[in-house]
Amino acid sequence: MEIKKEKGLIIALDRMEPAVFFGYLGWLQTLKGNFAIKIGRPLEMVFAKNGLNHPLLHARDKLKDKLPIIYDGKIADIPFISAQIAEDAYEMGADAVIMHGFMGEDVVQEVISLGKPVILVVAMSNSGSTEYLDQVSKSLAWMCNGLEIEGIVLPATRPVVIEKIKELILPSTFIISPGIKAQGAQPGDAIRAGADYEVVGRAITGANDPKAAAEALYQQILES
Ligand code: O7E
Repeated sequence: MEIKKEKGLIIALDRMEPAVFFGYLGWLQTLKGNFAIKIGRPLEMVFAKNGLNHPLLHARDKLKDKLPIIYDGKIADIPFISAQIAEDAYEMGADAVIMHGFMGEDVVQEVISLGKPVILVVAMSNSGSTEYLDQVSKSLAWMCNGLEIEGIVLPATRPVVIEKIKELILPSTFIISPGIKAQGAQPGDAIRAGADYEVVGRAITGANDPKAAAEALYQQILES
């Protein structure tokens, strides 16, 4: 499914018991609004450890055509290997993959040549992002403009970075932004700075009622 450029919530389905994940696949189908899910290495590891099929396959079975499924492999390898990882993710049901840009344009171009949506990490939510990654964020944003990048990742924990980078990218590029609650940002901070989506993991998965938590966060996003 297409990831639209409009306000929304991406639920990060990180490390959790397979049974819990299967329960999520039930209620996720019933959400009303612009939601997406993100699956990455933490859940891949849990599923492999338990001898189960890849979580993307389970997500595809239950959620295809209901909400976008993003594979967060933060891919960063040589072009040949990066494209192989992305290809497998798309084949297993990913509607978009997340990759790093610091490996260079050849890698990004190779993944884009698969013809499916790519989201590029431009700056990250941890404080260490300022040590190295932030120093090339502007260049990464400019690189996106010359390639067919659908969306970029910018930190909710540093809204000023969102504001600055947003000025450099094409208006059609969506911004997804993690760092809400567990990492210190408040719901709505990233949206007010110009992001399209907030990405939230623990504030949902650690809640007593994850579905209610997701719906409440979505409401806050819409009102921001
Ligand atoms: O802090 P949480 O629990 O809300 O989880 C945040 C999620 O966003 C988690 O899956 C983590 O891997 C991801 N993330 C960041 O926290 N910071 C970043 O800078 C980038 C990501 C990320 O996934 O990038 C793609 C959205």
